[in-house]
Amino acid sequence: MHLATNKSMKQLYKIIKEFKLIGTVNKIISFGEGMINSTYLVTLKDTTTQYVLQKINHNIFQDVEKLQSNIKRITDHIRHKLTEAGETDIERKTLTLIPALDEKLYYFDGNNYWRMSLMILDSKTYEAVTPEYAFYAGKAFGNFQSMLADIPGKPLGETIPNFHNMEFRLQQFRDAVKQNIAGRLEEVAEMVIEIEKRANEMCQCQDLYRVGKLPKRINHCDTKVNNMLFDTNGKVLCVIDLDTAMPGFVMSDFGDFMRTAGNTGKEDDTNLDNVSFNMEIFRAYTRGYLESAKIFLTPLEISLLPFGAKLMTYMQLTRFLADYLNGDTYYKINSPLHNLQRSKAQFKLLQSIEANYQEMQRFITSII
Ligand code: GN1
Ligand code: MG
Repeated sequence: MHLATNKSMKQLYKIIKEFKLIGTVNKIISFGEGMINSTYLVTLKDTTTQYVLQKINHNIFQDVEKLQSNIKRITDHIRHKLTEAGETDIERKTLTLIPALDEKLYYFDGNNYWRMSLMILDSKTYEAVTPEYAFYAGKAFGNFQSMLADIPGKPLGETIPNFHNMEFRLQQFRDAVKQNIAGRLEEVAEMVIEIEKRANEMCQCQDLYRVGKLPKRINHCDTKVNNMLFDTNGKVLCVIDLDTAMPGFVMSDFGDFMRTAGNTGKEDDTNLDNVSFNMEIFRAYTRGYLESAKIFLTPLEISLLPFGAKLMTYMQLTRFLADYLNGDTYYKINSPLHNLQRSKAQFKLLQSIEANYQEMQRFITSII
């Protein structure tokens, strides 16, 4: 966390005034690990209430109206479910959006789109979890999918079209290879071959969907371990970062948690020896997830959960490598080789998941 610079600070104060926030701003701190939006924590004088201000990456989320209305529908629905279940402390169990002065759920300053929400107090995010926390996280993500199963009204829209569609991601990757805009193809040629070797297998969800064997359900679509808030006792409070909640295959959400929490190293680890798949986290998360999700999952969906871990790691590999080939236009990078490093780490993780694959399948069969 660090204070915003003076110039940007002035601009941030101006933006904050456009929202329905009661009180005088004390401090604005840039915060979070997001690779897409820019996030700030806003503290006020004389109150413990805090706010989260975000500049939305408008290049990526092109329909901000739809984005914010999705989040509003999701959080209203969850709030309703929690109230029905007699839950207290609702303010800490789901996001609360703060509207702008004109009641819109965002503010457009002529260049950028901004939004604000309540900061969930006494909460923590983790980049790595213990098996115990993974179990609770599994239950919570299963619950999240289950709560959103009956969201009323028209189906939720896709905030990023084809977001977790592997066929589409592969096409983008192949375009990046073909165009080789940044001239980096030669150095990654081997990884390209490895990606192509697995291409058919990785597109099987789309095939199964087309023949009516696999349903789409509302997914979170960014179930990284750091998108879950825990309280100070390690209990799950809620799921955050709802930008990409949209219809998709449940394996996506299962797999993205495995890809992040199940990695013994970091997503962008420079030491590949650190990177491997943690079967203990897999077992714990799977138990938790199936506890809350098994009532609505089909046998095919359950049997494809281990595939989800492969799929999401592979998908992330194609996305990082495509961005590297395209000259780093999508993800924020901290160094010129960041996307290459990320790709190498994802590939190492993929190989480790592959090595554990049969054991993962056996485990699922043994617990259902
Ligand atoms: C992005 O910004 P963040 O960290 O929440 C990305 C995810 C990727 C992830 C890689 C909208 O999420 O899809 O899996 O980075 N979000 C978008 O860590 O592209
Ligand atoms: Mg995030």
